[in-house]
Amino acid sequence: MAVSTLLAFSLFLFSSCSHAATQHFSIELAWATRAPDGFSRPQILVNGQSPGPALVVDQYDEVEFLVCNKLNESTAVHFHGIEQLNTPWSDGVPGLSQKPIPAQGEFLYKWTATEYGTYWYHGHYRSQLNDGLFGPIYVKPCASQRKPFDKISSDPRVLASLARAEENPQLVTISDWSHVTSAEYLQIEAAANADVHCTNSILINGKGRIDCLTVAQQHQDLAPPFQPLFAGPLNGTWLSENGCSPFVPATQAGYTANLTALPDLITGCQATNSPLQEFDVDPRDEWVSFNFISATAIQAPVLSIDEHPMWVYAVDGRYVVPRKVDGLQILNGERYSVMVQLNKRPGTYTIRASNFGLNQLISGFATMKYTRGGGIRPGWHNGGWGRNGQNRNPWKQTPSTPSFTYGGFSVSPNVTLLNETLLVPLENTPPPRHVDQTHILRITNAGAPWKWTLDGTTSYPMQPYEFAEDAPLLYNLASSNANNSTLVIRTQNNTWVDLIILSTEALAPPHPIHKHSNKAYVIGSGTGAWTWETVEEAAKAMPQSFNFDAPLLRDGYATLAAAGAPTWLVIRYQVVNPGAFMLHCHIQPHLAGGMAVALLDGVDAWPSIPAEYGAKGDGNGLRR
Ligand SMILES: *[C@@H]1O[C@H](CO)[C@@H](O)[C@H](O)[C@H]1NC(C)=O
Ligand SMILES: *[C@@H]1O[C@H](CO)[C@@H](O)[C@H](O)[C@H]1NC(C)=O
Ligand SMILES: *[C@@H]1O[C@H](CO)[C@@H](O)[C@H](O)[C@H]1NC(C)=O
Ligand SMILES: *[C@@H]1O[C@H](CO)[C@@H](O)[C@H](O)[C@H]1NC(C)=O
Ligand SMILES: *[C@@H]1O[C@H](CO)[C@@H](O)[C@H](O)[C@H]1NC(C)=O
Ligand SMILES: *[C@@H]1O[C@H](CO)[C@@H](O)[C@H](O)[C@H]1NC(C)=O
Ligand SMILES: *[C@@H]1O[C@H](CO)[C@@H](O)[C@H](O)[C@H]1NC(C)=O
Ligand SMILES: *[C@@H]1O[C@H](CO)[C@@H](O)[C@H](O)[C@H]1NC(C)=O
Ligand SMILES: [Cu+2]
Repeated sequence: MAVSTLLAFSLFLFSSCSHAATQHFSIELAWATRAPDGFSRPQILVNGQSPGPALVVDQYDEVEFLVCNKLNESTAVHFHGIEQLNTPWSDGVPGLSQKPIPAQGEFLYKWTATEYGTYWYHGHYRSQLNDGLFGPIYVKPCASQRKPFDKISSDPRVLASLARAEENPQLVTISDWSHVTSAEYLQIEAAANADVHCTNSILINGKGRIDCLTVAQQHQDLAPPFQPLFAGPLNGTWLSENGCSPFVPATQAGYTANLTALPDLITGCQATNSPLQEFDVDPRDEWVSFNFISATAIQAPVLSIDEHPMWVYAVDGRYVVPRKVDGLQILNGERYSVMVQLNKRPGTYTIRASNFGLNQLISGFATMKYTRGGGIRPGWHNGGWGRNGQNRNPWKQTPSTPSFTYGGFSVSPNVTLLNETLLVPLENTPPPRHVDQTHILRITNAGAPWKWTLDGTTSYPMQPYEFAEDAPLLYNLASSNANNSTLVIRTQNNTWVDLIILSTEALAPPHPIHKHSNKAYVIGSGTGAWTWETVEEAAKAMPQSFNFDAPLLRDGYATLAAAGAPTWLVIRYQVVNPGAFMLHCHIQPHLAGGMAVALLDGVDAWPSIPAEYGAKGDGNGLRR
């Protein structure tokens, strides 16, 4: 007895999968005037920078994340993709898991890093995310976690390089930037009665610049799939100076915008030449891992690195069987980790974030530069510097060759763009075929071009107050808000739920729907009317549209873009973590316009909230 206890105790001590350090992290939020793309405006800084500092922890660590709000307004911070298992009070959503943190207030979020991978934190109060309130999170997998790299190479030396690359990833945050604050953006939408679908630049790790294309360049770079729309539904109109699609009824859910209320700051263009992010890589490392995080409000860029294919090995944190591609499209909130081999002539290669969408022709750039850091590693033999440091190949002088155009379209048919539906999870635990509950949600416009609904009838209130802001649903399960039949979905614990999401507008971008709490399986999507009550019925009619055998587990799920016909998407999840969690579109103006519902998961097993959070039952959280 004593011996086995001792054995268990020592296993606990020495297995890196069960050690649990407490990691303290604190951020201070404050406005400052900055010019990340060369244009000055107020920005929300996180400890003096945007993106904020990276939170890097080991899997199973306990995180204590203190937010000090030095803004002139309320705030809240959400941990995107972190499942908050048994800590629903730390999810950071006003009206669901807490009250907003008032100006000068503090809030201590406590959660366990139960899942490995790349995540991020961001503001979840109004649209503060767009003002710069975000930063990366990386959870290092515990030692016993199965890795996908033996599918890239079986050479032990290469495997060692890949392991080192994974251990020291380049965390790359892609965001977009407007020359008006998020509050002004929403005011402009209301004044112009328009769904504003453009930004002034795309930033990579907080840096970018403004390009202004000539009309001829715009015609050349607009991706071929969008060209015919300008003669058709867009009725002979063309892009604005900054590449933004015209505000005509076809892009505005049929409404006529008041163009005089759209300032030049939204559609005009003044080029800048501000510095870009440079990633220094050492070819002696042989491989580098870029862990891409999309913090965009609006844009959905195709990411590529000139002349360097990438092996996609993790999606929304979790490993997939690696797939070699030249580029991938990343939607709002998503994360993709890729391995890149550093085997080209030493030089500077362009990293592109080229928006692929009808909304705007716009790109952001950074560079990857081969450098000579550190010592020479034995066995290093690739191009670049020789073993003794002599320059084996001359420095590449010519600009690098792109695989994707400014408009996010392949330059040639042999360029491979990631096809997500071909991705296979590394560790496959498929969901059951039977579910307990099915909900059909309808994304549609709701009474103004900038107002939306996810449930099909009602806009989730976000402005000027949040739904249930003063009585968060987690703390008020018996309130009438928690019983709202259109905005709230109630589930029982330990049941399986299907969410069928229909996109019904004639011209619609992919809507990147994000689910808080645990991940869900993406089991199907397609174009055409959804006429079934359940997935079981639909799967009988069109079995080829479903993947029950090896679907990915994700925290973001995009509806298909619509051009004339409606589209549908099905996700399936198990209720395991009772609490109040949001399901919403991660295009920030769509969320602000109401494209959200509340999932009250496990109402039969509702959590009791620690006294430090709910002493007054009010969701005010820990204050110091
Ligand atoms: C807070 O400060 C920012 C930056 O100066 C400003 O743009 C914003 O209007 C202010 N908000 C309020 C509510 O006063
Ligand atoms: C196209 O534009 C013309 C000229 O402005 C206008 O008369 C017509 O109604 C428009 N058609 C559509 C389908 O918007
Ligand atoms: C359009 O916007 C301008 C500028 O805000 C405003 O003066 C005008 O009254 C608006 N027109 C309509 C029809 O609302
Ligand atoms: C595509 O094919 C062309 C012509 O064969 C070649 O020059 C180019 O390098 C190829 N591009 C990629 C990304 O493989
Ligand atoms: C992606 O792969 C799926 C499954 O093979 C295929 O049906 C689909 O056409 C592919 N999509 C594209 C854009 O190639
Ligand atoms: C919630 O809705 C049910 C069914 O409509 C009703 O019986 C119940 O009284 C409602 N509870 C509250 C608190 O509104
Ligand atoms: C649900 O909440 C919305 C927003 O507050 C409100 O407009 C609607 O009337 C409510 N519906 C019900 C059934 O209570
Ligand atoms: C909810 O269900 C999950 C899955 O069966 C289980 O692990 C968990 O303990 C349940 N939670 C409560 C509070 O009963
Ligand atoms: Cu959306």
